Amino acid sequence: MTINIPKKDRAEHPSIRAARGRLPILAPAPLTQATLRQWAIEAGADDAAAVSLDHPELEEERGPVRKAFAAARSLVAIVVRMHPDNVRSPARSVANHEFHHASDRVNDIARALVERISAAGHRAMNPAMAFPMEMDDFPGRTWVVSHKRVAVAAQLGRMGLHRNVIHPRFGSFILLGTVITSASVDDPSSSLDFNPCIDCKLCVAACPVGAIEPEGAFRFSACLDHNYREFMTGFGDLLEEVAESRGRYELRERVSLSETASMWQSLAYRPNYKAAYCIAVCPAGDDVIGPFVENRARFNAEVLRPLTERSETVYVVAGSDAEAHVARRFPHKRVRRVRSSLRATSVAGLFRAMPLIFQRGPAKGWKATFHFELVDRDAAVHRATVRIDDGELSVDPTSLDGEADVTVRGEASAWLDVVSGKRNPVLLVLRRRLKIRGDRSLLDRFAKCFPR
Ligand code: B12
Ligand code: SF4
Repeated sequence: MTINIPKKDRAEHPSIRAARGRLPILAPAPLTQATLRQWAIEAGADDAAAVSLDHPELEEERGPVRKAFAAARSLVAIVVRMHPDNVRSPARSVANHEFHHASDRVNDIARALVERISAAGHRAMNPAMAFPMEMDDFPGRTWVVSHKRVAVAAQLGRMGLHRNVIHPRFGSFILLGTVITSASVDDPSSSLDFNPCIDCKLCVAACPVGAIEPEGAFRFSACLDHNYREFMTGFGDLLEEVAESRGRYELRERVSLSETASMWQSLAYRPNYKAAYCIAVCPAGDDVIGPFVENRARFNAEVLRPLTERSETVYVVAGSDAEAHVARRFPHKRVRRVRSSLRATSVAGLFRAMPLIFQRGPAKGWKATFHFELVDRDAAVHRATVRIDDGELSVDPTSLDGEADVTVRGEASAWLDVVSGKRNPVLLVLRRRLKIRGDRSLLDRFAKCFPR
């Protein structure tokens, strides 16, 4: 049925007439920190605080947040605590259950808070705790708002060495949420003047893939390849195993029965993290730190060692720093080689992802500068300089800088095919889709720093 109301009659529509009678819409009263915190606590949060979207630490968040909710003015950070003994158990099904239970609570609390704020006349919305996310943007930024950044700006905690927010009381045993609202709110009344992280480096010792370095660098791809084996990218890899296997017996050799069963459990009952040991062993936070301070040896025996001594499969990319780490630190753990989780689908994405998948080990002891000049389907030219210097990487995704040891020019899609292993660079050079100048052995070394 089509409804065709002439424009002149629309003003007489009952809904429009009634709405006109209620004009003007009065601006609702601003909300206070105390009110919002109270509402969040009543909805079940363990802590909460609001912060303006204009806060200087939230600069990178403003664009994505406003894209999702144009009326955004303030953010309410929500903290939900987890039960430490569940998260610490070597029976990881118990830990995963705790993660999912706390995740649901975060989402429920945020939803309840949104209703409360909107009943007071303000607009509000609640992005997911983490899942699902904006997967159209994958492998780029898929999250609407970074809950960690919001919680830190709202003074609810500080980033620990393990790159998670540590709450001064509950420590690392928290999950976070954010409600975005059009309401303006007064600034937090106090600021947290210390970092609850005590720099004990237990998270460094516990991580099976060496994702946390003692000086604070976070090895993103190591964590993603192992811990997220049963999430989006690990599942994709499993599909490729199925596609490549010549039959059921080959597939059974590639993927063990317990792996298939575990993937099914994740698909059916929610994905299981493989580790999260960085959070499990963290002694920080007033409510948690007692046993660590009282007897560190006993804490290590009861909390750290059951996880480090655990017999388990560790998922790593061949030739990665993570593979070397497991062999060196955890020879009793089984290594299973998998394909790299982050694959670039555009040139911009390729240069953005490089620091996330860079492996320091193969980059030690040599240095070189690489220039890229790649033309995409829209005829846009992408110029970038990549430098490797004795284990360190720097990427300038916008220009050709300095003298290059190797220059790669040509079609962006051709280079992406080389990077993904789909095509041989020699053939692409012969077909004039790529031009490579300089010492080609350096390109082999370069490739080893970004194993796939
Ligand atoms: C992306 C993400 C991840 C990534 C990257 C983690 C990271 N350190 O940023 C991966 C998949 C590895 C991950 C792992 C885990 N995560 Co996570 N994750 C997120 C997510 C979606 C956004 C994180 C974020 O804010 N990044 C931006 C800035 C602030 O992060 P950063 O630390 O400064 O820098 C890193 C990122 O920027 C990343 N990065 C930079 N550019 C890009 C580009 C792309 C495309 C990607 C993907 C990443 C990326 O690399 C940097 C170095 O690691 C949030 C949910 C959300 N919507 O906020 C949960 C969140 C941060 N995760 C959380 C948790 C609990 C975990 C795990 C413990 C899961 C588990 N149970 O095992 C592990 C812990 C790993 C660790 N030590 O950090 C909690 C943290 C709670 C807390 N106390 O702080 C959050 C807040 C979820 C929640 N709602 O509670 N996570
Ligand atoms: S385990 Fe120790 S070093 Fe790591 S985040 Fe916790 S307090 Fe900081």
